[in-house]
Amino acid sequence: MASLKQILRKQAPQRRERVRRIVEERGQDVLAQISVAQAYGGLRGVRALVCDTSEVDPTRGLIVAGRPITELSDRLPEELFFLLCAGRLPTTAELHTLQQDLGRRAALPDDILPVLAAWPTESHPMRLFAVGVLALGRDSHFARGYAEGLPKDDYWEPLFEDVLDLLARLPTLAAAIYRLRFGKGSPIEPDRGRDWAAGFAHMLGIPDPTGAFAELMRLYLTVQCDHGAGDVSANACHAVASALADPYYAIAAALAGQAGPLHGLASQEVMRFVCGIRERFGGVPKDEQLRAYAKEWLEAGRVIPGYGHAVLRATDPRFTALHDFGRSHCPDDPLFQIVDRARGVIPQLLRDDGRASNPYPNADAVSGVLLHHFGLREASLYTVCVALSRSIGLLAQLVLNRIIATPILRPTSVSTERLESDLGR
Ligand code: CMX
Repeated sequence: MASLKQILRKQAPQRRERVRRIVEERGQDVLAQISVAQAYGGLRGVRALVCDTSEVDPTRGLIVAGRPITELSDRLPEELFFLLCAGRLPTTAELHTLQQDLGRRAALPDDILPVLAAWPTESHPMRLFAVGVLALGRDSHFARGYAEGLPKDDYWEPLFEDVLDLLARLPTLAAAIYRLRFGKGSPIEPDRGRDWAAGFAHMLGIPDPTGAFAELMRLYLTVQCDHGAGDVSANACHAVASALADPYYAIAAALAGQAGPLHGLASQEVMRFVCGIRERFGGVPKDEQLRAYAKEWLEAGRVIPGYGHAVLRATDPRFTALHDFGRSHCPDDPLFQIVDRARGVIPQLLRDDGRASNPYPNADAVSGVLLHHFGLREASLYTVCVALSRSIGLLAQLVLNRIIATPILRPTSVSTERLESDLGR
């Protein structure tokens, strides 16, 4: 039975040939034109990137290997990693081999925790996460291989070793940050007998007598594993790696992007929003009360976290999958009930406001209250959990991009003065 690396090695020539042929035969075809408004408007809607792990459809959401994520939501995150890399799900034996490999790599080197402990205690967990990833990077196989003059076609092989090291160690690092940052006691060692998500839940140290927290973690980490290549974290990751910086720098850049409130930090912001509602009304408000609260929030110039999306134009299927889990596991939790009520009220409010292109909930609208329900109460860790999930897809993207030798990213910029002159103004 072949390992994932052997499968990728076999696929590599076909992947390169496929790209070579399309560029040779159709290289001059136009994919997109770009307007002045798009150049100033965050390149929204410009089809300018290729991503072979997944696509985001405006109404169907995340599509992996041609299948909507809801069809894959009962799979393990590491199965998704295999699928994103190889284009097919692993057999039971292949999954077992990958899990064994990740288990062997999961422990952190001894000198990483002291690096984290040296940071100010009030640091945001996302800052610590990025610092920890950068510190892990001193072991990069890719950086060593490059320095030793490895041939270009072979770059992806040591990079793949870095990717597996990262995939294995990110949950250990994230859980250690939780325990150190919030005074939960010493970090808990990885347990090789558990799958990737259950291992993370275990290392957080949150009591899970029924196993439902581990079950949530599997779903949570699976459904948010990838989202095309156009969002801030994927863009940042890709841009940094395209200069042949090692995957640790690329993932640290992605984490920095996730830390923004319009992106991954929205999951923490949702908690602030939902807890504010509970405090104001002493529990679950009536629709009218919730509408008034959200209106006030909007009028203060704030965005409603967990709503809207740059690409989606319907309720995010990741929201639906997580919301369904909440409905079956914690329907009586007041915070979940507020989220549930909000999804009936906020879309209309945003429609009335008239600005948002998409008034529907995204995954962040519900993910935090589920973690909260099972005892993960520190909302500033929620973005770490989102980023942990997204790292699965980003790591797969790094591998596929290096196999096809994606060149350094370098679009051309233009000044406003030049634009005005070109436009004859
Ligand atoms: N609440 C209030 N206003 C919103 C809004 C929301 N949830 N979503 C969009 N808008 C506003 C925008 O701020 C923008 O206002 P201005 O014209 O005054 O600048 C206007 O509507 C148009 O924005 P858009 O084209 O609909 O959305 P963008 O593609 O520019 O931005 C996003 C998308 C996600 C940043 C935005 O919807 C938002 O800020 N949502 C809340 C934060 C959030 O949930 N982020 C997580 C998204 C998932 C992820 O990527 O991680």
